[in-house]
Amino acid sequence: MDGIWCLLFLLPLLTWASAQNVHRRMEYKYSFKGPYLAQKDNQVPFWTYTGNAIASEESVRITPSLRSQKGQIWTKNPTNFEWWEVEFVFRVTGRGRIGADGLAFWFTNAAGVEGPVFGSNDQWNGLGVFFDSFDNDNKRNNPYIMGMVNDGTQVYDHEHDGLTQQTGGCLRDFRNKPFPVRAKIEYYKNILTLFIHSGMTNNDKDYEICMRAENIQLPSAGHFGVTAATGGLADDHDVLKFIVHSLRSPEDMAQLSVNQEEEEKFKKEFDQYQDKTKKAREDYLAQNPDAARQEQKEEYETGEERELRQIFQGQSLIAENIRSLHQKMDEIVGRQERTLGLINNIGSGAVAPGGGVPPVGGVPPVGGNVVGSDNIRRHEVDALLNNQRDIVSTARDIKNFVNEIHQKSNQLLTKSSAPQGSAQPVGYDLHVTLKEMQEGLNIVKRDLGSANQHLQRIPAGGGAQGCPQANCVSTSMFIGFIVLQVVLLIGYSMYRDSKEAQAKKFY
Ligand SMILES: [Ca+2]
Ligand SMILES: [Ca+2]
Repeated sequence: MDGIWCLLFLLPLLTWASAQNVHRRMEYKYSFKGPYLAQKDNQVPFWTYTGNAIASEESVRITPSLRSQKGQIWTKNPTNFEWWEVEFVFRVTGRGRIGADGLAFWFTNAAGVEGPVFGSNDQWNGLGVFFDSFDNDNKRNNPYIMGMVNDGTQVYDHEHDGLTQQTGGCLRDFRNKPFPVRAKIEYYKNILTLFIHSGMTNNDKDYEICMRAENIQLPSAGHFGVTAATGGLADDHDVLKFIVHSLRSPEDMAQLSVNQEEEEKFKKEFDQYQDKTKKAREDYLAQNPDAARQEQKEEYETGEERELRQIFQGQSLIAENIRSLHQKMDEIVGRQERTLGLINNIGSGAVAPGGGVPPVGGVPPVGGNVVGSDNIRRHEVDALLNNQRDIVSTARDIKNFVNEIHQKSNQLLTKSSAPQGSAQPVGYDLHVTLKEMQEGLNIVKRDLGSANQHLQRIPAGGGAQGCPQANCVSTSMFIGFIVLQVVLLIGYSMYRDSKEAQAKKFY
């Protein structure tokens, strides 16, 4: 469990660290976004769309929610950069509890043609990332997100949702989310990473890693594309934003900077393109005063919209606080481990007499005359060590419980936001989950109490042996957050139930 935790925290850090020296350039000729995504002639600049796809000012509807539809949009030109990152914002919405078939992101050596794999052709050469809504193999593992690299020979195994063919993937429900769902796909130095933002909040930081694979060989130049398909069941598949950044290492940049002129030309071209888009927008508003009024009207919201927005803001705040709690827990664990290391050093006599221990982080230095004097005896050091170990393990337990509660609250939210089948009693599930949460809370409370006792048992004034005070979270604050969250959750799910009951009257 701890390993997974470390991995979860380390991976984004590693990616972040590796991204520090990477030069990113927005590639507007491979991107689109609103407003005025489609121009007056309904074309999307630098892209071609076909099939049932429709482009509007704000989004590209790859398929409407009608049966047996297929739509595609592909870049006109192949890429002229080797490594890239794509931010891809979309919505999959439908009235059914289950949707179909799904949406696909592509990077292939040639633009695809209409076919059986989420609207595009099979046996592609390159990468496909599938947002698969429909559970063809009935393993109850959809909606599923997966990446699949193909060298042009493999035939996609539709009947088993490509289960054995995937390069990696994760189980995420991306349908009917309050905010658009986002995917970030990064291909840099043959490492493919996929991050998903669940669309439960509007916070840019809420990306989670979905898959990571090394030694991936993709075509050095290719076309980006998005396709979708519906079957007997249907969803709207809308892409709101597709932003490509090219990634270059410092070495690549050194080579490129020889060609400064080209860089300047690109910047000028991009500025001109932005001016053109802005002017087109202004012209349109001048010619269509109705649209301008409509735009102003959208600034106002109804009471219901406001309530919903406030609930989500509250939830985002709670999620933010839990995230910072996680960070503090990690910090505490880190500090305790460093302290343990220091004490071990003292125990094994690694510190030279009179040398002192170098101060690490917020831990005050241990007096230089510790070793050699009779201030600390062996059994005291052992007792201290045991205490510290207990604290570390209790802190880990608390972290796990916080995580569990966070997951449960997410499940609750997902359950209350997913349309319910008539055979499933909602109240029972909710009751059981609340009961579990209550038990979880009691255990957290008990553990916090025992952690407190441990801290008090440690002899005061012992220098390095005390807990770093500034970073300990107070029990009442912690319990306060949890209680606030539970109240908000109950309120929200009651609100949702009543909305659903109202909505059902119309069907
Ligand atoms: Ca499927
Ligand atoms: Ca499946």
